[in-house]
Amino acid sequence: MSTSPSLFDLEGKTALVTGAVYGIGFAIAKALAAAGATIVFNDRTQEAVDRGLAAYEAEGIPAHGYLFDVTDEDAVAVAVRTIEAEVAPIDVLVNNAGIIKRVPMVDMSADEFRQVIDVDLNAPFIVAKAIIPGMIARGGGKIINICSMMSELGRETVSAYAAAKGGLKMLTRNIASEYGEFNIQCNGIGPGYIATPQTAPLREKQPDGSRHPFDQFIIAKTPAARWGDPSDLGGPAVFLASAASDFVNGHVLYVDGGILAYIGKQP
Ligand code: NAP
Ligand code: GCO
Repeated sequence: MSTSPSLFDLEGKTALVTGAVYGIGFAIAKALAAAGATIVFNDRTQEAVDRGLAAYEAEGIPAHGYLFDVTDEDAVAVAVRTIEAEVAPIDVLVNNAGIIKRVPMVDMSADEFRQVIDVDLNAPFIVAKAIIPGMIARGGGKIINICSMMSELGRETVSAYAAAKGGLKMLTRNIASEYGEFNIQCNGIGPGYIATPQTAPLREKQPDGSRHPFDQFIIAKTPAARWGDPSDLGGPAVFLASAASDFVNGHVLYVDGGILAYIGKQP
């Protein structure tokens, strides 16, 4: 059966991608725009929003930028109302904004732990809660939560992040369970190790010019033998944002080059 091009068509759809000034969010927004979506993004500072507007303009994308912190429930509620009045109702939500703190658990303060949980788990709840009622009223919508390898695996120094991303996998499944009857599909994307500012410390060249030990580790753990590029996430995002995934719900699509399937190259 040939794949109808209309299955992946996002013409007439409006997508909010949180924290999409650069990195994975920006790449996902570019892919959604290429499929026809109108792009709305946010950041925490006006400087970042302006930087984002310039970056989208440079790509020929007439994006709409809004200033709000995804952890601020009141600000999110106002922003959603404003976006839906000024741009259009939100058909696709990508909960992308996220932080990480790499600290051994016993050295991490409770406040640091809470900060990560707040952005990486509470905020996707807050933003989805603000948008779901409108989606129900309009007959459906798409929610994509950006999960992680750490939705499945742990490692040293990322206890808060793994707890948040593990919780985000289950929040994804629960939104799918609770709102699937309203034609809302909620799925996750689980990127592998992607070359963005968030992982830059893990890829820094060593003083002797050699690759960072973690960089070498990830290459050995990835069948694709490379870090992911943010653009690798664009196609999976278009799939989960489009009619092509109307019967896919509560799924986390891992875009990891095969890490989760592989024991790792023998040293
Ligand atoms: P990044 O380069 O650090 O970008 C994160 C974005 O989120 C930034 O634009 C940041 O804005 C924004 N943000 C952070 N806190 C925010 C808040 N409270 N309100 C609004 N915006 C906020 O990260 P990335 O690598 O692109 O990752 C994007 C998402 O993918 C995150 O959820 C991350 O956990 C996840 N992920 C990343 C990888 C990877 O290997 N890179 C792999 C799996 C999953 P500011 O510029 O203002 O800080
Ligand atoms: C880390 C990395 C990872 C990636 C990503 C992997 O410190 O291990 O930052 O957590 O960001 O989440 O999927």
